[in-house]
Amino acid sequence: MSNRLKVTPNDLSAFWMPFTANRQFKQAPRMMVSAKDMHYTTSDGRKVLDGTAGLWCVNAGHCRPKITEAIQSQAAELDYAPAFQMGHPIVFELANRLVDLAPEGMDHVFFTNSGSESVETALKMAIAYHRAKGEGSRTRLIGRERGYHGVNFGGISVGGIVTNRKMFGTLLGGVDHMPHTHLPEKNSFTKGVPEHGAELANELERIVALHDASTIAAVIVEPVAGSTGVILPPKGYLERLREICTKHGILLIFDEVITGFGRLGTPFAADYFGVTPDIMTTAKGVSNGVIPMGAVFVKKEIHDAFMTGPEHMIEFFHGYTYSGNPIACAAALGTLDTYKEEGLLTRGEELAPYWEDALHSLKGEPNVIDIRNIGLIGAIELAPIPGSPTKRAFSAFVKAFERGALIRTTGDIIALSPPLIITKGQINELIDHVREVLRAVD
Ligand code: PXG
Repeated sequence: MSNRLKVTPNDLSAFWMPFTANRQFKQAPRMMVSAKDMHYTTSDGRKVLDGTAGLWCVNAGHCRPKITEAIQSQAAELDYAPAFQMGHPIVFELANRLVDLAPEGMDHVFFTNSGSESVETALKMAIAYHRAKGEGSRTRLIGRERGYHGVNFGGISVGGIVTNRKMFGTLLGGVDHMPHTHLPEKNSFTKGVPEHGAELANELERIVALHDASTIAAVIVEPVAGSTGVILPPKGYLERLREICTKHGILLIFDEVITGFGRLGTPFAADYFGVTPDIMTTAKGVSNGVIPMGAVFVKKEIHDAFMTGPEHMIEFFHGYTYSGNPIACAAALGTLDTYKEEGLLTRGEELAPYWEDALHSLKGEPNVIDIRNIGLIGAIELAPIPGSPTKRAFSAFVKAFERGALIRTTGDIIALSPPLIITKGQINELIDHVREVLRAVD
């Protein structure tokens, strides 16, 4: 590896970093220079255990040979082909491989470059689908409080994270929100899916009654909400949402950007819960986070509703320069091969009980007010420092990094989502780091 990468540049000012406390970071930068499997190496030569699969995306672990080789050889063979009105073989191969993996009936896939773009694509598809079927009055979109659907205007409009919305004006019109399902007084320290709260799905009936079903195009939810701090669906909740949507002809969109590709121990959350949406948005794990890519899965009926009119006409006026980019497709194929060879899309199921016990062993540590888990996702909620919300968790994040573990925090919640290749020994190591950090922070 080049030594050039081993040093910290002496001027950090030009790069405006995303979702980062820029001034704090630039005073004490945390730089990664290489990675392999479960670990990063920092610019000062320390190994850091990846407790978050990057940002919930490096599901197969870092610098996996099949993926690296696939990218290298594709870059030398076909670097780019126009995405509109032209094709190249591996984008079709990838689409076939993906629909084989997807829940029954989700027969078509549309490529994007990120989770945010997958969400915009899904929302536009939903509205256009109804119009194509002669129900052009169905334009409203229903999201949920505390939902995260990326950062573009559609996504923040249906999303429910206040900090991501409040600075950006009036957003999309015609959007309503269901209540979130976080009920700490009833469900704290539940192992797995919580017992209480399925009735919150009935709020959708109230919203339908208010606006009338004939004005509503789609409901979008994360089956397990990630970014907001890991909120699980209460038992029976997603089933009830499915029933209500079906009854009223409303499309159900599952945003599986973090739950897709093995995070819960099944290929998708739809499989885990046995509830099939009409549209499913994915990104991240589809290409192991290595090359940007997103994929939107749709049911056959939705795709087919667009396939009318003169055959020389474009059916859906939507797409990106990099939709199905050859190198991204190669990365995704290398990723799917790695998942298959190592059984990673179901490995979480075997590890989940061990993971659950390890996480819940943190009950009783200082300031821990709740622990939540599902598949290979964990959340440890901390009591905020009075008057300084988020500070305690952020200090825990910085201390964990210094000790040699990468964790993620959102608000006062520590979220863990390691690569699916993690060993039991590494689970112990990660949880021990968190335990020591909790004991050390104020
Ligand atoms: N939907 C969901 C459910 C997501 O979790 C997006 C859409 C947007 O994806 P892109 O690729 O546009 O970022 C996401 C992204 C975190 C964290 O630490 C979560 C995400 C991104 C970065 C950090 O919780 N989720």
